[in-house]
Amino acid sequence: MKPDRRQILAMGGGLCGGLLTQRALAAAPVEVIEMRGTARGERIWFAPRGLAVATDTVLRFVNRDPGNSHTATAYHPGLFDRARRIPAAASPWDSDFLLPGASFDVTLTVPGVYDFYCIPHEMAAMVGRIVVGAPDDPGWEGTAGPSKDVSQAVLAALPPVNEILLRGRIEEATR
Ligand SMILES: [Cu+2]
Repeated sequence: MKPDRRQILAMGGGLCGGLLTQRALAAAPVEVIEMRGTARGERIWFAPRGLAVATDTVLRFVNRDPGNSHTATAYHPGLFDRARRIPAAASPWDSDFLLPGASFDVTLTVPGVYDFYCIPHEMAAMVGRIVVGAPDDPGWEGTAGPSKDVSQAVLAALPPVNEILLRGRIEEATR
């Protein structure tokens, strides 16, 4: 069985304490979420669309779609007056439009469930869900319920939290 990152950190921490801790503080882990699209733009998506990360991970959104600009935008009243779908204690983010090849970083420090979307392609269900930490973490806030301003197609595109926690990452379903 391949240990996950948290287990590796836990094992390393037990073996050579201080040094590894210092290194971990110096370089926070980075996880990449790509914006992807087919050549003619019939289909666009976040890859992965579901991702589990540790608290304080840097999320890097990278536009790998040569034919489209995309955003990664948190569902939050402070951004375009959307219903909140990230933890109450978390800061919302908006990457603004990323041209092909451009990227945007955000660090998520509050444990819980974060739903985000691409402004021009939300209607095509270009959405994603990040799970930070685990449900027994202090301050955890779980899934937002159905929001009136979010379509059934969007809700259906957001992977269940337990599936994300189980598999670590969920890629776009093959259609
Ligand atoms: Cu998009």
